[in-house]
Amino acid sequence: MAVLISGEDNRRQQSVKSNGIIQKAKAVLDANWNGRFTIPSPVLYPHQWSWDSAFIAIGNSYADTSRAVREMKHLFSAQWENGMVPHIVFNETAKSYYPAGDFYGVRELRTTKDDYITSCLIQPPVHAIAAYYIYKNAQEGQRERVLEFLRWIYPKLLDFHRYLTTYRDPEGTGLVTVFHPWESGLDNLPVWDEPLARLKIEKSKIPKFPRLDIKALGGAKETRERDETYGRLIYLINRMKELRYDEEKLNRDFPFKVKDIMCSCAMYVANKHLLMIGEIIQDDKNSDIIRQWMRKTEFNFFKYFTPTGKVDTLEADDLYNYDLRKEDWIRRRTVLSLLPVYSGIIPREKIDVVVNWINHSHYCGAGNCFAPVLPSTDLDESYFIPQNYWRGPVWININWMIYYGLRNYGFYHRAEEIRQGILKLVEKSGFREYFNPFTGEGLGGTNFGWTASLVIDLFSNADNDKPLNRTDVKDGADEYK
Ligand code: 9WN
Repeated sequence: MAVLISGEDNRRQQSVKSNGIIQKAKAVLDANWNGRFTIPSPVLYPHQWSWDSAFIAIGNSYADTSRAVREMKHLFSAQWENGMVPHIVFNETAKSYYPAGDFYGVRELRTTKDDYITSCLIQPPVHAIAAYYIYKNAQEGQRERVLEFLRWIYPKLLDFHRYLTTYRDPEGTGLVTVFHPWESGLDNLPVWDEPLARLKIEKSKIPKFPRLDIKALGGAKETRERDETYGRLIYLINRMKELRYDEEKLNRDFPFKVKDIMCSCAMYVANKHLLMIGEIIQDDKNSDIIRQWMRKTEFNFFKYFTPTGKVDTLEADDLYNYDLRKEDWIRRRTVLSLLPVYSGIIPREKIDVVVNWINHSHYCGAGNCFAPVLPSTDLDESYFIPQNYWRGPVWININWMIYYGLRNYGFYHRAEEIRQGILKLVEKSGFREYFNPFTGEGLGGTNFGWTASLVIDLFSNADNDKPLNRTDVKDGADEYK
């Protein structure tokens, strides 16, 4: 199939320029910037979130190097002494989000930097990717400043990855353990149902708290987690607190412990970028250790994430998170199983297995949805809910990762469908947090930072228009990789 950009795509390209979608996206980032960092959304999230900030810095890197640098510096200034980069850095004056900073009690329990109140969790480590973007897109006259920034953040990124490869991987697999669903960033993906349900909690220990999230969304409770699930999420943090956030104890005693595909893929891709950053700043002292981390991930990825333990027998979307407590795979069909396309770890001869699912009607690949972008959960499963958070809706960051993964393997045509599909969604519904895959209706927070930011990247990165203007390019063709 030749992948000449179609008439419709051409019109869309035009509309990116003519209706000023990039300008609108930039306006979202401007409005959410509070002078220190960018909040994910004015509706729901008044603090700094870790992976949101990395995605947001990617968008800002095109037009505002300085702001992108400040965003990352704020986050990494709150890094813990042990290298952990917290998933939230709290804005103490904001009261509209539960749980608030004091709930975590981090200052009393752990050695952190005094000026910051943070959570105790991680999020996927995509930050080295953002740092590289800031360098790649640096504006005229900003080069020295960016090199200085890279020299500042490189050891901090290394410390974070070292934290992940030790405290979050005492088994030495190169794969990241999460102690809480929020750590994966994919908060209520159906994969978490079983490990959460298995927690033995006395009724009196299930905390009661206000659902400020649902209040902020005008009561739209069908779009967020159920009270029962939320209670378990908060309960887990209480348990972590009881263990003083001590990773040794958590690894030994904590009831929720899962090797996570999202965090492991993010770390692998981030390690590739860390190597490039090391080259740019001419610091290769740690290159060997980074390569060693990557080799461990490559060696163990299929061992841990496929039930057969082997890549040669990889069938269908048989890539699942591994529950270390139950010692079993969490066999739920979600977009998590397709995400490894982003990592580049899947051998070329096996990539069709995953891409066939990306093209499948169960994942909106057959013209059966509002746009040909991937929903978070397989449409055909009983646990799919089109408007509920990570249980069905389309998320832009996940599609952005799959877009670049597909291009990396030479699947330009399908990747382009995703890029144009994202545009169709934001043209219809604006920069929302997530979208109903059938109707394209926008859901969750409005003016959502990473949706805006990643749209900026998709339509500003000149590489993304290549090699779509060539008639001889076939999807998956090796020679174009
Ligand atoms: C909990 C901020 C964050 C994202 C997560 C998304 C959601 C928080 C919540 O919002 O999580 O961290 O309250 O639901 O799931 O990926 O980083 O945008």
